[in-house]
Amino acid sequence: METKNKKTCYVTTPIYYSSGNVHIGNSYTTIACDVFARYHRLKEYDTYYLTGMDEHGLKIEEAAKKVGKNPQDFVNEIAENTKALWKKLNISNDDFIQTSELRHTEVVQQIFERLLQSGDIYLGYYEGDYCVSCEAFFTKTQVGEECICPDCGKPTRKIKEESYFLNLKKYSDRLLKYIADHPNFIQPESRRNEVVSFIEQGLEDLCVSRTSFKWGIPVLSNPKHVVYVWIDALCNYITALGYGSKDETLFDKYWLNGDVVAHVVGKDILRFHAIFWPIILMALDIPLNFKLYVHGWVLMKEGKMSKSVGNIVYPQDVTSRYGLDSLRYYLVREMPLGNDCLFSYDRFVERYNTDLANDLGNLVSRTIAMINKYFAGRVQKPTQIRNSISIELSKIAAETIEKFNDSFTNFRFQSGLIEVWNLVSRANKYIDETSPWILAKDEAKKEELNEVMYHLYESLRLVAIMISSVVPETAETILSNLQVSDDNRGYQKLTFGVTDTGKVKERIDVLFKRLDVIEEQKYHQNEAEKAIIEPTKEEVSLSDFEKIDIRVGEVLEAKKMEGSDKLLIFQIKVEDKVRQIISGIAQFYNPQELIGKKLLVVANLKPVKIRGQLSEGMILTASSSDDSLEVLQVTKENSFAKIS
Ligand code: ME8
Repeated sequence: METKNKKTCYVTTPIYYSSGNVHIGNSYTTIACDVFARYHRLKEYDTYYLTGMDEHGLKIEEAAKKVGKNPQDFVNEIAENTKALWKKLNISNDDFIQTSELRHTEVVQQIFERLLQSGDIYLGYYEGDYCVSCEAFFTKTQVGEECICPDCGKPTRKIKEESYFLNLKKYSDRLLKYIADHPNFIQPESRRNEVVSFIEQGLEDLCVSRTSFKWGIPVLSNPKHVVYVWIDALCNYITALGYGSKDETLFDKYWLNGDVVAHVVGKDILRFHAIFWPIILMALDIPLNFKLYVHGWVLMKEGKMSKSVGNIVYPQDVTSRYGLDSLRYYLVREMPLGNDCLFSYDRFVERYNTDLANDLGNLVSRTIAMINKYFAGRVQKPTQIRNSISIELSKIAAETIEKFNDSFTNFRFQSGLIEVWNLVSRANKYIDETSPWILAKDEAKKEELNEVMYHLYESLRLVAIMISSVVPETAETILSNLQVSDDNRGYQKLTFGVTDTGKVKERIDVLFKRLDVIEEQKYHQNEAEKAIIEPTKEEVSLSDFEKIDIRVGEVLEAKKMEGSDKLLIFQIKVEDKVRQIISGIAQFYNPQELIGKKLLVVANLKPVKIRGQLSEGMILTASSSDDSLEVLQVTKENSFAKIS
């Protein structure tokens, strides 16, 4: 075995379903893992960052069929798009696994056979309510009379099939003991408690195969079964390291002898990772030396992002207008470990302006401009410190480094960034307190002025190193403008006062241009309106459309409905029959002005009673973005409506 001279870090994201576009929620997980990986590389850990795609299952089989592709081509295309997206988001993953790859499928087959032989997997029957979207069975109480999936709200299907089961019960006491003996195994603590109480309620054995679809990994000894997605998916964390293959070097190094092994997941897949995965590892006799970090969801003000609500934000929507680092910063700064965070453009713009443009941006531009102005771009390490505020600043910097390390080591990036920004604010305040522009007027204060510039230079160098895993491009710009040598950028030099001579570039471009809040609000309002105009309903065929009977009707009578501000009651002559139609357009029309007009009417809408009055049809209207509305009219005498 290779001798180890560096500590190691292995970090993984969940593998994402190959079902469509990745939004800012999944992007958060991938960015957060990237921060963890970059931070450990900074600490000189030999680091391996894995992400990838979860490609099997009925849902993906059906999605491929819908677009007329074979599943393999379908998932390959999505994998390529996702890889390209991660590249754009500056994700530094070392590997990207697809569960349809041979290196994974072959090993999953072996793992399954081994567990069959050891009796941890056995054959039985499964009957239950199955949700295709969530790839999961639910109990009768969970789905209720209507058979609705409790997680996604879609209808479930009754499925009975011969299935293999993983014996979870056998391991539940051992798992509880492991969790008790390793208090940091699942973080944060609230999630750990959730898992413990779930196990204590008693575990049902897990169904680990299906016969109802084909797109999966066939069970070697009984190929009419495919391995159910969770056992398939979870094993990616070790198959990607070569476990069970001819070359297990990576597995030995990063897993068996690994120092830091971190699985990062959203709260939705906590149980799979905190219960099923440890039990699979126990059954395979593989040590559980990983930690599980559980984060919440990125929520919109309407709640979860969803296609039907039309509130999904894709990372490109943000980066195309605001650049990459501001998105990385926002997500990492806003998400606490364990709880949810909110995404809104108002909040985004506020954070951008306050933290990036004002606090950080100003510190950088003021520091570089002053070092140029007062010392032709050069500062020297002072031989003696004169100012007590300088001592205070260097002390705060040292404390910040300690807190930053503690937070970033434990996946608490939000707390770490808050500490770093305290240092940024303190440094900005230091400029105001020491008033360099006044010191500059007095030749006798030259050394004191150098001391101030040096303290700013060093603070900024430390800030840039600390934020380099979150906003790599911005950190690089700052460090190269401060002309910090490679040697002074490392973790060993993350301490105040290592620079002897600091030399800055002549001018620096603005890092984050301040945003105009009103202009941004207008822009997003416009975008939201455009999105509404885009077709959001499902397509209908011509024959469906032809079912709607649209006719021209002449308004004989129109009046306000008593007790309502919105409704008008019309008597409309459609051919030789007069119908009563109620329409909610009272805010837009005086009823009198519509009398005699020829309007378009849906004539075969099922009659309904509104406030006790019969309405036999619908008047067609069109609305515009400024909230006005008008009825659709025809002007020629003998016109009739025709669908063509
Ligand atoms: O669950 N906010 O895949 P998935 C934050 N294939 N994170 C979010 C999020 C949101 N709004 N939405 C999704 C699967 N995520 C399985 C995993 S692992 C062996 C198999 C993140 O495509 C979150 O981490 O549904 C969630 O757990 C992950 O995306 C799952 O993505």
